Amino acid sequence: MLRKLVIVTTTTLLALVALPASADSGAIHDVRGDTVNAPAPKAGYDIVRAGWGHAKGGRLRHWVVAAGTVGHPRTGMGSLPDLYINVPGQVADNPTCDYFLQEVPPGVGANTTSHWKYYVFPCSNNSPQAIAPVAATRPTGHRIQLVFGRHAIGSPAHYGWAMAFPSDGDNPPIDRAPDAGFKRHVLH
Ligand SMILES: [Ca+2]
Repeated sequence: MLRKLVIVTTTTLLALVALPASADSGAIHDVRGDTVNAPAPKAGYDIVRAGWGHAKGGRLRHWVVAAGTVGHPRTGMGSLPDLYINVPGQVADNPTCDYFLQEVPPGVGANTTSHWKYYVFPCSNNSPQAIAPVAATRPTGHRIQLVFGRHAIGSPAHYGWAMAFPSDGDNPPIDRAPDAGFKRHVLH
């Protein structure tokens, strides 16, 4: 009887210890039809959901779902999102973010592969250099997922993030989630 009770207690404690990391994942919704200056087909740039969580090995996982068909991370064709990260206490020389994740054409900068590839960059105004590679996948025709190591953003205790379909130049993004500011992700 006592032995059984100990096992139950231990299991409960383990569940409590594991809770903070596993619990901090989720999704935010974005309004359908709120794109600005989207190329056709607009629905591929229209964010309806975006989320955060964790992948194997403690890596960070972010994803976005569009109303229409999204692009292909390996070909660079179609709508492909950027992820913006704001780390409290860190100030990059560009005030809008501290890091961003963006796709790079083959043969450009750090990308020595034969396909397009995502990398983590510092938000610098002076030709930022890639910090770390990102595993970008397209689990469905509406979803892009980005997975990267937390060390790439300085392993912060928490950070803010925003997913966006960027427009050309300095124009506001075609669609962004959240619409303004950053969604908080607590790591520990
Ligand atoms: Ca939207």
